[in-house]
Amino acid sequence: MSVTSVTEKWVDEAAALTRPSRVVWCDGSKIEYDALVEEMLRDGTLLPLNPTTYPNCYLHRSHPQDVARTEQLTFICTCERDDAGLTNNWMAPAEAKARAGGFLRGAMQDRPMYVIPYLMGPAGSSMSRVGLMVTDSAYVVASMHIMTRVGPVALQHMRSEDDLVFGLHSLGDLSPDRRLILHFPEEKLIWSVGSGYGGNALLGKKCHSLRIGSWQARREGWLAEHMLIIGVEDPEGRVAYLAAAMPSASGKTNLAMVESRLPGWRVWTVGDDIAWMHVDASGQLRATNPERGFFGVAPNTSPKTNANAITMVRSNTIFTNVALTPSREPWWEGLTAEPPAGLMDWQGRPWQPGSGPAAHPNSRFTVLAQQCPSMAPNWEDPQGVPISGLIFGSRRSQVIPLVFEAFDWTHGVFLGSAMSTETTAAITGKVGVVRRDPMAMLPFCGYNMADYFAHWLAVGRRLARPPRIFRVNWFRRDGDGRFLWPGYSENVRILKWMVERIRGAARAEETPVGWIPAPGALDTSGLDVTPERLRQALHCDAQEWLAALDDLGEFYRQFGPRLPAPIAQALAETQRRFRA
Ligand code: GTP
Ligand code: SPV
Ligand code: MN
Repeated sequence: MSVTSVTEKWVDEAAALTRPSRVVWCDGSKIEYDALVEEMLRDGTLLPLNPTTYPNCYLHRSHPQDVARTEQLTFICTCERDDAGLTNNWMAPAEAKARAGGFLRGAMQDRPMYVIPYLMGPAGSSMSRVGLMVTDSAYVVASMHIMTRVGPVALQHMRSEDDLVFGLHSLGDLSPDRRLILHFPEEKLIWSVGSGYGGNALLGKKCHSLRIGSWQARREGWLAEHMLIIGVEDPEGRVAYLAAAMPSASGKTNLAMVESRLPGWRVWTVGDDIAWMHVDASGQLRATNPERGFFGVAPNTSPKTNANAITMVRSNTIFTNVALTPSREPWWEGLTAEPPAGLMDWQGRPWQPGSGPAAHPNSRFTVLAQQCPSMAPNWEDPQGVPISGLIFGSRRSQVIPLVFEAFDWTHGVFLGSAMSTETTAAITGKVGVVRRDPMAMLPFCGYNMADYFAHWLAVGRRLARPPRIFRVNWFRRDGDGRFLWPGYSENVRILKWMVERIRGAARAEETPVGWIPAPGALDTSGLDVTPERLRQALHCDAQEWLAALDDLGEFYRQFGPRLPAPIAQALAETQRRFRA
């Protein structure tokens, strides 16, 4: 059977189930994108923005009940429940298909079905992977054009006739009661029905590159991670590449595009959400960004917090669920100090101060990476970039210091596995609730989390020079609820310390949880933070930690004997150090 007949057979079956009015094969061309935009402007799916100040920019308003990923409706459907593990929702494959099949049967009646061949990763890279998704949403097609490499380039990268991931997506009726996001890693298959938003619908992103991707990565010996990738350039022009895992809406896009406050230092963007990392023949960890664009959080993006992002979204950008000014410009909380008069909110209603946020807290921009001024010139290098440091960051008002460094790879894997974070608007549900989110992969690991920890340990054993591992928390607060650390552009100071640690130059003090910057080791030149506040930000409190470690022990217990022994030992060792 030829490549085309495998894919055509699958597309025929998808069409037999969903009964579209016609089937449209996408080629990824600009003509195709422009035609989709025209059609969406006609039917109101897109609204034009100010053509002078925001050329080729559009606003999409999603269904008010479809504004973020819905984790409670997201399932890993493996034959064995244990293969999904207790941190994932699980459904038996047959039951999953029966339930979603009911929502999908005839779901595309009166609508075309678009067939999108897409490539995740740079063209010409052995790390890149192919997907084929079908959808009845023109907005999803246009978004896939920006976020992935659509067209013949995709199928050219298949290594065998079934070397691809299939994705079936339909808007359904957009009701959360008839919404399911299903992953069948054993069949390299995704079914998503009932949502048109973000990670639920742009199947190349979380469903393929992380959930199915992590499953494949474990079997094939690589890592698929919820990580940004950056190059940090020092005044001598040397670049060190780092990757950083942080939970949803917790600072990846911001850190990926940091504008340095330190003379001579500069940060280059390689990716802002997903890293695929392989061990090369010399034992070096190398990372590629599977995506082609950014689906970034709008609120709090401003010339002060992320000037690069503000520049890149001034043209050729699709905004979703932001507010609209009377001059048809997008607006969101934090963009300007004061909201402009006469705003329309994210649902198109006149907005009054005091009536809640004008932009949805999970409103987003979708834009090509090449529009970002800080994009690294080598961001699409087929070999990927060599990684010399990894960062685990989360959102914690208390307990977790601003920055510290793991003792070694195993200890770093322990610190990543121990991450907890306060929830954000990127997922439906309560915001600000502390939950476990190991390596920022709780919603994205497509298999048993205990096996995932073991896989990380196993990858470490194959590395000639394992990257240093760091833990950060930009979000620690003082007694009055104010952030102790200014964050954003100032985070380059933390990056500088990390790069100097990697090169053996920066001083650090040992604590029970790792190495913390020694007094004076962080470059604070020109920084408006008192030494006392910096001390508080870096402080490691034994009582707080011992309580947190007890809680971590509870979390680990659910994995039973499947939890790798080195992780359990690292926990016991940390408790012992605090008690000593
Ligand atoms: P996803 O795209 O959902 O995976 O998230 P992300 O990690 O890329 O999120 P992003 O960088 O867009 O984070 C957005 C949120 O984090 C906003 O509320 C920002 O204000 C906040 N944020 C980012 N960096 C900092 C920082 O250094 N300090 C503080 N206090 N907040 C930050
Ligand atoms: C996240 O939630 O981590 C995102 C946004 O990056 S979404 O693509 O909707 O998953
Ligand atoms: Mn993300």
